[in-house]
Amino acid sequence: MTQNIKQAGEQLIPTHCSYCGMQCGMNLRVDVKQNKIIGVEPRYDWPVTLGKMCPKGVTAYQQTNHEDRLLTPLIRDDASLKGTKKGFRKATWEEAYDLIVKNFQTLQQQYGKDTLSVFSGVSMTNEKCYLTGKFARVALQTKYIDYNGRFCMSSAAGGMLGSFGVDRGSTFPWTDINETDCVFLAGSNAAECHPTMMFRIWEMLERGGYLIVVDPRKTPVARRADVHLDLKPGTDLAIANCMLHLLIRNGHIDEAFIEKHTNGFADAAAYVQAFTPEHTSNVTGVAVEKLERAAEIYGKAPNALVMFARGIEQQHKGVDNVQGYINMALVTGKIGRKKSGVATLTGQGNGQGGREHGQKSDLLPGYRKITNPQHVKEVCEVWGITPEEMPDAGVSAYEMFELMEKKEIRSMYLLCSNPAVSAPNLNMVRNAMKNLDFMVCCDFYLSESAEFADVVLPAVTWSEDEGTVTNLEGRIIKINRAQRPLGDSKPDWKIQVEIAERLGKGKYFSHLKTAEDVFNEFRLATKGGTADYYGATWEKIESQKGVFWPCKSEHDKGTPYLFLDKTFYHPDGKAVIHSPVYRPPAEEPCEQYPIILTTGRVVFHYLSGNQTRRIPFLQEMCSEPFAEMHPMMAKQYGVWEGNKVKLTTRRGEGVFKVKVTEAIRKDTVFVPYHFGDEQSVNLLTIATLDPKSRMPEFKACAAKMEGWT
Ligand SMILES: Nc1nc2c(c(=O)[nH]1)N[C@H]1C(S)=C(S)[C@@H](COP(=O)(O)OP(=O)(O)OC[C@H]3O[C@@H](n4cnc5c(=O)[nH]c(N)nc54)[C@H](O)[C@@H]3O)O[C@H]1N2
Ligand SMILES: Nc1nc2c(c(=O)[nH]1)N[C@H]1C(S)=C(S)[C@@H](COP(=O)(O)OP(=O)(O)OC[C@H]3O[C@@H](n4cnc5c(=O)[nH]c(N)nc54)[C@H](O)[C@@H]3O)O[C@H]1N2
Ligand code: SF4
Ligand SMILES: [Mo]
Repeated sequence: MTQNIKQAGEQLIPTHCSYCGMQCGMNLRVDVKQNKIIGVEPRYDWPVTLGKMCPKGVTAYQQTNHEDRLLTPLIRDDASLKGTKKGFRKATWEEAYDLIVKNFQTLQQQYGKDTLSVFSGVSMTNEKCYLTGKFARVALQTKYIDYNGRFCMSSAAGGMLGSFGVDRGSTFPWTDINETDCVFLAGSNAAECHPTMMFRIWEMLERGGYLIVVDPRKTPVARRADVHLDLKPGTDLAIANCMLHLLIRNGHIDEAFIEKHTNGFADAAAYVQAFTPEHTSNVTGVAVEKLERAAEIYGKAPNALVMFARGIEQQHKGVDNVQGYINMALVTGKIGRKKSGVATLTGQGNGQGGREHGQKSDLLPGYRKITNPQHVKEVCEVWGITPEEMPDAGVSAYEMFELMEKKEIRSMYLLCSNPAVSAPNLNMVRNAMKNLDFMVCCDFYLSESAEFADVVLPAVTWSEDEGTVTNLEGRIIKINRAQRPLGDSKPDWKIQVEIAERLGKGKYFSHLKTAEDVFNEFRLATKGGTADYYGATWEKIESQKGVFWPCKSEHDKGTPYLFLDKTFYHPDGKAVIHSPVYRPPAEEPCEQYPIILTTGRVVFHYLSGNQTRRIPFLQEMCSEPFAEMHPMMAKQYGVWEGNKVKLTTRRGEGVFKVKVTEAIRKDTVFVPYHFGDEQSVNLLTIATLDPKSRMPEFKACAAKMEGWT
């Protein structure tokens, strides 16, 4: 094993990457004299990533001392410049706090408590995510809180909850990937979005295992697949139902497992009868032989993993898609044992922990429901409020913007998200933000969303604070502080404590003096919940190299595998085999809008790009969005590589450079969404929401295209 060796005058701080759910192990190199981060190196001893890092990870350290850092609060002194980067002046924390408190109190007196809202994100530690939920409910006393995981993990969460009764993204530790016999990967561009898991897939293939990929694009991982199901975007339910049909037809089901451990099989079996390979091929455009081969491989594999990501989840039937693919594992009994199971590839760094502890409109810490009186009582005991004081459930992320547009919500405290780039149907969302009477934005760079704010508060980067994060396996890990906060910047939890105190709520917050104080209260608040972190002390997390939840007591080592005893989390201990009904995307191509537009990521940028667009190497590698299309389509429209095209949908338009590749279907255009202002493809996307998860359909809408000069 390669060793990490430190240079003279420097300290190595073990921690994890600031970006995706892989949470690769890294050491930040710190110049001790200057107390300054000067570099990074991989952590070879981190069991999940074993020294691997991607281009974003190796440059992540450059965020901390970047010249664009916000070093003081900013106050808008020219309202006419709202929606631009101009019209701010530097201010002290006291000035900023006074203005926030005055506006929050005046607005609440005039329009009621729920006129305030909190919009948050999960690049933050569990401590910060937990406190943000408490801040909304106890300090601001509003029901309106939701977060960017609604655009990310909510369909996976809804699907897992419905099938298993619990939502931990992965039922197994990642080390199982190397050792399984088959990976069925749907809607994931893993080689670009979770690059440091790829060595595990390659190892699995080298051992003689099989890879099946479901994606309309021939992504790098699809190129290595034994079977690539190159479906028309938005048609996954037909594929999932067809897989079930074929597993049953081929006799690859485990009847004893189905009988003992599941409900719903008979209905599902009856429903999927119609999903013959021939019918499914007509609906999805995938060849009959490929469908048959995929089902045969999965069915025959002694062990297999079903894995999926946003490609299947960011649809108006995302929950059903998830449950459709989970059915494959349930009917074959390939779950509840080692080397077999189900996982969603969780997106953001703390996409798992951040969704469990109360940033979602209807959730409280420990995965408790705000609509369940017993759950409310348990959390009230920790928070010291009465159940009557607990606000009701609010609405989902996109729906909050709809209420802002109608002025039913008049103020937003935005932190750790950049919805002016990342939300769907941006013309509406940007308008909604402009419509607010008073907006606070908390970030470490002036984002596109900060342009709509009245007060901007300087937060710290991940490297200037400590706390815990739950990675995509469900493993709670420790982030360590490598440098003091730059300038006057402060950690989000501290800012919230200080605002709460000024709102007269100090008795609920003032005892929280360190991140560890927040963690210890948070552990208590999760105790007895589904996502129970009570036993996961910082010491245990460090010494065990992470702790998988649930971890219920000091003596509990945590739970790497879920359901090993074949007990699911529904009251009867059984899993549910759902019968998801096929339906097409909300908007199908037509004469006027003949092209399918799908959106997603590239390896060099992260989400709204507010962090990665400032890193020179990443900008050099990818500095603008592009419209990826098949040569046949390019020819049909008379354009070629490097030309520009204008894409238009019923909601908006954008001009993008053409990228020609045979790695995409002939009827589909792909555009990455990491760019701001008029380069945001979200000006075009549709906001049809999944009825259960309230996830927008980022992955398919209808567009038209014309050449542009
Ligand atoms: N480089 C990089 N890595 C990241 C991120 C990043 O921004 N950049 N973000 C992180 C986050 S928060 C997330 S959520 C994850 C996202 O990780 P992924 O979900 O892997 O990424 P996406 O690019 O959104 O979409 C994945 C794939 O879905 C395919 N797809 C589109 N429509 C459909 C469809 O209808 N069906 C199927 N089966 N597939 C379809 C696309 O072609 C694409 O290849 O990545 C994480 N990692
Ligand atoms: N068209 C299209 N749109 C999409 C998607 C898609 O596939 N297609 N994917 C969706 C998905 S999966 C996601 S996850 C969302 C994400 O979209 P966003 O929520 O916009 O994600 P980020 O760009 O990470 O925004 C985080 C912001 O907070 C700042 N920040 C980072 N860490 C901290 C912190 O600790 N504290 C504070 N206060 N600020 C911090 C960053 O500088 C950045 O400005 O985008 C969604 N939008
Ligand atoms: S972005 Fe993800 S894969 Fe890349 S180094 Fe960071 S955690 Fe690892
Ligand atoms: Mo995400």
